[in-house]
Amino acid sequence: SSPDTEGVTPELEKAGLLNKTKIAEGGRKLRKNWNLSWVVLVGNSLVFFKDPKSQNPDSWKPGNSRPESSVDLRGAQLQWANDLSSRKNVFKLRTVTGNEFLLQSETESLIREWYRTIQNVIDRLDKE
Ligand code: I3S
Repeated sequence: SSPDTEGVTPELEKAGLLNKTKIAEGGRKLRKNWNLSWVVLVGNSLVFFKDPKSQNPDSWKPGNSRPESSVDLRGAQLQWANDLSSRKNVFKLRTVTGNEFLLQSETESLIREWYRTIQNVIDRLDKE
């Protein structure tokens, strides 16, 4: 049986490296600053790490490494955003609090898979 006897550890949906920039905070536009980020989709959250040591499937577990930031996906919106960057394969994630991020990969199949998986989580939360 699983050590998570209380059933409180959320499910790891996906993890990987993506280029990331925050473009708005609380609706206020920010200057872009693209960085490679280790992105972990777990439970209702998208968690960002900048430490390369975090690049393992257990990095999101409490105490294993410190995230740079975390995004609550409840009520969030995704849209393809090739108009917002000269980079290809870019989508925008907007949180209910008006924080906006661009996420990008050179690999189209990879960014499509991220889009699909995050959208599935958003849809699941919408139905709750
Ligand atoms: O949408 P923008 O403002 O053209 O984004 C570019 C700039 O933020 C640029 O930095 P400066 O603030 O020093 O101009 C970045 O280096 C670029 O990467 C941004 O554009 P892309 O197309 O890469 O998202």
